[in-house]
Amino acid sequence: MESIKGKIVIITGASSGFGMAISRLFAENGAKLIISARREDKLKTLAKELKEKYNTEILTIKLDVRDNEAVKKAVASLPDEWKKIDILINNAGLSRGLDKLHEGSIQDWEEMIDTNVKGLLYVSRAVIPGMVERGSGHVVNIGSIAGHEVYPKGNVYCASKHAVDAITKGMRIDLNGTDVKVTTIDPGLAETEFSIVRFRGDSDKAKAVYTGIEALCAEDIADAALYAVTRRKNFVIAEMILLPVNQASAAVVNRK
Ligand code: NDP
Ligand code: 8X3
Repeated sequence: MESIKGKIVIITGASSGFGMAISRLFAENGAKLIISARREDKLKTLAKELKEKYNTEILTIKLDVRDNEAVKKAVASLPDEWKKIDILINNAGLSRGLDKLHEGSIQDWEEMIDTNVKGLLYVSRAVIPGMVERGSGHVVNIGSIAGHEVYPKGNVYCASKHAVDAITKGMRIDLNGTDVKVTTIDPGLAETEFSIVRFRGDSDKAKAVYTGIEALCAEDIADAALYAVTRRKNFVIAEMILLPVNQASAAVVNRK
């Protein structure tokens, strides 16, 4: 097992859910964190908490991953001591709406594709060349069960996560021989702000998604991420599918 103590880790979407839980667990394990998201206040509060608890070094970056110029600038202007990124956690993402395709909102589609697909590509394009140059690094993409299966009304969100799956596979092929590792972590139902964002703040609709099933929690995903990045040098976890015990596939859920 390798340690992440002192490693530089950049996490997108660290203001909530999986990204926040990964930040907490990685800080506890001694990593140096670059945490980013759009909601800077949440990042600052998290950074304060983690500095106090673990005495970790943390850099916060207010960043919208959909803005390629901002992504390039953020990575290029990292202070020298933060430039050698060891681990990239491509986590920022969202769903918007749950509609039949022919009734869907074009704006929702664009937001999902711009964030989940293009945003992940922009960050990867900015960070991975340094890893290749140094001959070491690890990219962890947060995909989804929705990247393997399509569920009713999931159309464009599922398409965006299928794209993440294809990009992950492409990365692994193109990075073969560079010693840069690529992992995808693909969870099923997990209770975070995800459904609140999907239903634009409608908390009753969001709650219903997790009614009668004990969903995964963000800490489960953090646990998987820590496992993935601490394997020995010659061993990569290519893909992890994480499901609550009562979820058999994207659409088959046993609710009690
Ligand atoms: P949350 O809504 O709790 O967190 C999403 C994070 O993404 C937030 O920190 C948000 O920060 C950030 N984000 C969204 N849009 C942008 C943007 N344009 N630029 C930068 N950051 C952005 O959801 P989860 O933690 O559940 O989701 C994390 C990832 O996991 C997503 O990719 C999601 O698709 C995926 N996923 C979620 C599952 C679930 O059931 N919860 C299951 C499988 C995968 P801010 O708003 O501050 O920018
Ligand atoms: C999130 C999982 O099945 O709620 O990617 O869309 S699901």
